[in-house]
Formats: sequence, C-alpha cells, structure tokens
Amino acid sequence: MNLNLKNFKDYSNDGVIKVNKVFSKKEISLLKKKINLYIKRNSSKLKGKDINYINNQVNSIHLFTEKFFKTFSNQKKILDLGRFFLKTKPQIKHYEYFAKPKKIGMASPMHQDNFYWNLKNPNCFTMWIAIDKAKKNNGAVEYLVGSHKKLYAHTSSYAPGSSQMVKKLSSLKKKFKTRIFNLEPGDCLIHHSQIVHGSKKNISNYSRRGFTIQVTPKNVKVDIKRFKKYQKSLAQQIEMRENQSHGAR
Ligand SMILES: O=C(O)CCC(=O)C(=O)O
Repeated sequence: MNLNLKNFKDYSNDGVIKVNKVFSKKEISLLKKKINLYIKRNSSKLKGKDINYINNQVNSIHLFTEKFFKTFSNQKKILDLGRFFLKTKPQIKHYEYFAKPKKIGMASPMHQDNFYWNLKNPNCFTMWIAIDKAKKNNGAVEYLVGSHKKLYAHTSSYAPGSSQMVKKLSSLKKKFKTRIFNLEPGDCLIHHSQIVHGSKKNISNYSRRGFTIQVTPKNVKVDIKRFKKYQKSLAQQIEMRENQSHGAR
C-alpha cells in the first residue's frame, strides 16, 4: 500500500477512497473461513440487534465475540491506514459483517454511519473489506460523493441491519453525484463516518460479502443524548421485528 498526499486529498474531498489489494487471497480466505465457523458456532447465541437473517441465511452480523476478529481488526496495516487518514492515533471501535447473500440479500438504505455511532468527533471511517467481488449488479455499496461535511436528519428505515436512513434522499441525490466502486476480494473502501451511502438488494447469482471495521481517534467520545435517541428508535424496530420473529441492528 503506497498512499500519498493525493490519496489523502481525494478522501478529504470525496469522503471515500478505494484502496486496492490491502489483503491477499490467503488472508481473505482465512477471514471467510473464520466467519463461516463463527456463524456455525454462534448464530444460535446471537439475538436481536446482533444478527439478521433473510430466508434463514445470515444477512448481517453486528457482534463478533471471538478473539480472531479483534486481532484481525487491530492488525498493523489497518492501524496504519487509520493513522494516515485520521491524522491522529487510531482506535478500532467495532467490526461487522454484511453478507448480502445471492438472490435474496437485503438492501441497506442510504445513511451516514455516525448517525448510528453518535461520536462527538466525526473524523472517523469505516473500512469496508471485500470478501467477494462487489459490483453494481450484486449490491455494491454506493456513495453520494462529497456528502460527508455534515450530519443530515435520519428516520427509521425498518430495514433489518440498517435501521436508520437519511430523510431527504432525493434532494441529496440532486446535490451529490452517486458513485459505485467495483471491488475484487481483498480490495477495501475507506469511507468517512458522515458520507451518505447504502446498497441495493442483491438479486444476482453472486454473493457480496463485506467485513467492516470502524476506525476512530483514540478515546473518541459518544454523544450520549444522540446515542439514547438512536437506541430508542432501534429498540422500537427490534420489538416490532421480534413480534414478526426477525432480528435487527
Ligand atoms: O455492506 C453494505 O451493504 C452496507 C455497509 C454499510 O452500510 C457500512 O459499511 O457502513
């Protein structure tokens, strides 16, 4: 990974950048194996907001309790990317899995990550690691380029795994250009915590798995008032879904 000032400027202007070949085929195949094992061992223990299914297949996981995932997410090259894009000492806050299985994978409505994270300092990013090829036709993540300069109002989406969505999407779509990146396994997207993004359903014959890592400055603070408001909306959606026997994020 040879990152330069232009990469930093592009990330700062656009709110997203693709970094090619961060992980080798071997590293991705180990990650895939560990995720599959984790699902086998833990899916019956994960409940509510921590896991979501579509037709009995995992669509997303929001809690990893095994050490492998903590070690993987805290590896040097990820912390180096953190230091480079945040320009401060980084910290790995969380990690999640968006499986979006072939033919049935659910959409993630357009949102800003910091509406979920509620961090006081939005100088944070998600590292989206491609486990499979990701393209427009299998529900690759799409971005409103340059939309990361402020936090927009959100509303409940009722989508399992992506409970919040921006309110005024059509006006944001007029203001900012949409961009979709084609990824090969091992390629990554680094997206700012405030960029508006989401993904469509996967109706293709190809799965589109992604592992995401939340990178923030060390000791970043949570805005408790905003966090409680989000938790309330999430809890309401989970209760609704559990009445219909589904999980939620
Ligand atoms: O993988 C997806 O489809 C959505 C991912 C996402 O919203 C995120 O990484 O913040």
